Amino acid sequence: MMRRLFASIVTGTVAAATCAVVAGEHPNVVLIYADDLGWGDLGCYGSPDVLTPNADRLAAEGRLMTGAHAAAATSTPSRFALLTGMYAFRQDGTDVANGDAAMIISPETYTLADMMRSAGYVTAVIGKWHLGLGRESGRQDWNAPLDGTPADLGFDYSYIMAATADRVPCIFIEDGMIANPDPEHPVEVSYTHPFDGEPDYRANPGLAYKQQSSHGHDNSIINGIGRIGYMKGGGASIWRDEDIADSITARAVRFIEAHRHEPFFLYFATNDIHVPRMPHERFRGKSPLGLRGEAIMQLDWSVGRIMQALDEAGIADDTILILTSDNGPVIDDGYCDRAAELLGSHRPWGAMRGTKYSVFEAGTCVPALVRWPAVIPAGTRTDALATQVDLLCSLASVVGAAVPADAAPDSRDSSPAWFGSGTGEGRAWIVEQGYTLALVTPGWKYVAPSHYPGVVPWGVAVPSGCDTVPQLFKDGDETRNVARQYPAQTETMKLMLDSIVGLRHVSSAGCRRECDER
Ligand code: NG6
Ligand code: CA
Repeated sequence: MMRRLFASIVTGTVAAATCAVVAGEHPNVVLIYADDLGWGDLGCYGSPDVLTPNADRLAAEGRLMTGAHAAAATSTPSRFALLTGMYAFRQDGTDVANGDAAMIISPETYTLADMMRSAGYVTAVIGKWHLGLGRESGRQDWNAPLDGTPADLGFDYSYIMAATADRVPCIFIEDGMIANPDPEHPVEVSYTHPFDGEPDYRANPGLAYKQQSSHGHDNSIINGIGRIGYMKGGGASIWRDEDIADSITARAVRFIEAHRHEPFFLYFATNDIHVPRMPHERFRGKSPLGLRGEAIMQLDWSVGRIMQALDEAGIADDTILILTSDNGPVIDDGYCDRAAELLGSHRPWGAMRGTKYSVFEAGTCVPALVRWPAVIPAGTRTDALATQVDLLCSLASVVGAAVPADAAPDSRDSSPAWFGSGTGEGRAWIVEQGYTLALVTPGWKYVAPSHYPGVVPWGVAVPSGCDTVPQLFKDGDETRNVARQYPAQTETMKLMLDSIVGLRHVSSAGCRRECDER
């Protein structure tokens, strides 16, 4: 009996939710993907310390999810899973990518953007990419059209940062070409050697006049900020960190205006609130939390501009607007921005344990707001267990796209939880990826044993959640390992996680079956 239940849980038949979404006529989809925004970092999640009126309005007009998870506790693997519908642990080379990484998702891979395009949508990615560009790592010619861009993964338009704001190259790339090129100052990038005569943090830390580094971020100094990696040239094409939110938000608004009369999918991946936290001057001095709080305000401003653009285009009612994050919060992520000193009583992780990088809950359990006025009643909340890996199949269900048999192996149709008119049934289980893997079911969490240190050792000094022994947590309490008290439960969850890791295509079949049954 246990064996049968176990098999059916893994294949998704227990999790199988009825596709009770009343699809509109191809609603637009805008996915705002914040960076490092914690579960507790928005007013609507109960924080009195942050000013987020636009996110709060989104919650009031839509659905607030309390049990939604990024696939991983860092950016690259979460974005990989979001766009492919496949957990990143299934593919090598999906850890946090450098700015000269080759494209991590191969062009043949079926993506979220491919799916939306197959349903007749025009698609765009604007903002942080962090999934590699070009065919060969370290060999890109940044001054020529790149061979390996979001266009190869289903995006009709792209205006992106290659990796993160703290990694070179510090330039925007538009449709595979350097944006605003400065031919007199061609861009060169290296993650192995500094360029002669260029400001270098290790040699001259005092040249980082805007922000000092607390750990790492000690290679090229660009705009008075130490970065990861070395860069030469760029001239006028180099971004000003204070203007990143304005640049990407302006492109997002322009995209919405230009495509107001046709179905569109906009993946708007903000730089906020990732380090270096360098919000525009107009937000400075506005938050008691300092730069981290001001970066949250800037993120909220971007959310507000998108909502205004949808309102002005008259398409807000028929647009699914999602705001979520790629991983949990972090305080000191390598710069002296006083985030720790000014934190006060603010709890970016809510009542959970963990941070970005951690397999404890707050590493991946993130805010998720979904507004779809045509279907989702205003002001609803759900505690459904949910994962962003499911967005591919869930949106496919909404827009009526057929996901190919071998695509998106981990994505399930969880559209009732994300987009349904009721509170929505959640997943029977999800996997969380930090420096080890965890399996979460309602009421239980199993963390696979690992020799990774319990505290992340390379500078950030946060709990990794790892232990050399199996960990079992009950009812959300991640302070007491109850594996010894519940050996059968521990063993069952271990076997379940092992078989999920081992079974590549099982959940894809689950997704298709659920969709086909509609
Ligand atoms: C770390 C960086 C951190 C951040 C992170 C990726 C150092 C010392 N720290 O290596 O600042 O960039 O990578 O963050 O280099 S993520 O949100 O994009 O995954
Ligand atoms: Ca992140």
